[in-house]
Amino acid sequence: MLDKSPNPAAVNVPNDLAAHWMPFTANRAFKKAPRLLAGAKDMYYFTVDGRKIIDAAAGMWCCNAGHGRSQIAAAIARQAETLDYAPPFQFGIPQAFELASRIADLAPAGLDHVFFCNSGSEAADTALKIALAYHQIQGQGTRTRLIGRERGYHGVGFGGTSVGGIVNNRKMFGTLLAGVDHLPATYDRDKQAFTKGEPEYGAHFADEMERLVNLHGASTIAAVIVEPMAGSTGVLPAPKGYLKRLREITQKHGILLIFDEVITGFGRLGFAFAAERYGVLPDMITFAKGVTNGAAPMGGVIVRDTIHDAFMSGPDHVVELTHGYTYSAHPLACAAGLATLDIYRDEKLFERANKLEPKFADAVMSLKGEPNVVDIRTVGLTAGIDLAPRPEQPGKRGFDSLNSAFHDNDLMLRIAGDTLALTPPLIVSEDQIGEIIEKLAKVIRAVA
Ligand code: PXG
Repeated sequence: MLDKSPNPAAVNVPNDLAAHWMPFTANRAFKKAPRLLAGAKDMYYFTVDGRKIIDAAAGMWCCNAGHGRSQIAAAIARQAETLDYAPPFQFGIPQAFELASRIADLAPAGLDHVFFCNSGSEAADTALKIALAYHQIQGQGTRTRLIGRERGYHGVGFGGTSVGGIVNNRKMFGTLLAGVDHLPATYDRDKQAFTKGEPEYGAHFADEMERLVNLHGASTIAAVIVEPMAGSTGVLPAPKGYLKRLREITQKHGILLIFDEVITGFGRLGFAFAAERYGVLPDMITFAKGVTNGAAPMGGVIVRDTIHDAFMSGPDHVVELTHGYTYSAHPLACAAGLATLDIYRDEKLFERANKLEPKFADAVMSLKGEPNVVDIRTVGLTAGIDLAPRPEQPGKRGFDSLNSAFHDNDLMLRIAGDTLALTPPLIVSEDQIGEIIEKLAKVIRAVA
């Protein structure tokens, strides 16, 4: 059962929006026509002017259990009263160990150790650093190259930006890390358009890893990082067999495979982790977002026991991995995480997502034929809808869609250029899927 809905509190609207330099936002456009939120409950946001907006984005791929879950709020409040902060270096709190065990239990067997941080960006950088350090302590210090993928997103740290493959996120920031290379993206519209789930075409894109090995030499490559479903770039599900093939190639050459599951973790693809959906065991999984249902910042890396154990040598009093954050395993985030995992378990939300997937896919595919819709991709409870760009104005039709959705159609969605992304909370009902699609059709017509 969902919690009872309180009325959102009245909110003071600021009269000066200048001081807050907003992240990944068109600041000047926003400040001319702000999209200000005041409250949220279950599947809906409430705007400062009291409108109720259906959330087709789970906030920003975070709130898988829906909004305003009182269990999570109570756990955070209790924790803040009892133990507000504890140093995570050389000290610990029981909740951190419990949460790590529960996350490891959800992960595929063999991925048994969890390193906590505060975001997906930190998780990506942490995983890359663990990969480099692991090879060094194994006596393979020549393995320093990191491989990402074109169109990949791994956050905004220097490591994540370097292995990331979205040009606009890279081009302003200089030369980034040295020794990074990229696999090609797995998308070919001619061969894959309007596919539900994993496209039949494209496993061979993984063979490009062999080419990189031939180019650089396996002994120079530390790790490959990919999203099992590329989210930020506009929802690109992995082609059938692609991830298995990537695993075979990396394993053959002693290269670590990292799945960035910041989006796909915690039920988005109908399983605790996408690694389970695809039957592929990576060496590390990064997570964030859904681990606390978005209610407190937290990220982390789940690490194979063989990798973790390799660090556990040398004198007992010496720090094994010189890495960590002041807020690693923060008490409030741990409390939020434990309460969140209870909800996922008790409401069987991952299974729910799995069962809903075909209905969701059918509903989204019904938008085929609406003006300018050139492709639709679905996987789990996520969809990407590509609109043809306006002539000479890439991204404008997408941006207009965001505004039409929010201001005129009481709908929140995500945009990536001219791609509209749907990724609703996993509590979404069939009726609410209908409501989302109906509103989206109006948006797409409005921006035609
Ligand atoms: N890895 C992946 C796969 C992500 O999707 C990050 C790392 C970085 O996480 P943090 O917590 O540092 O932001 C992400 C973040 C979007 C969108 O609309 C997606 C993300 C962030 C913002 C917007 O697609 N994903």
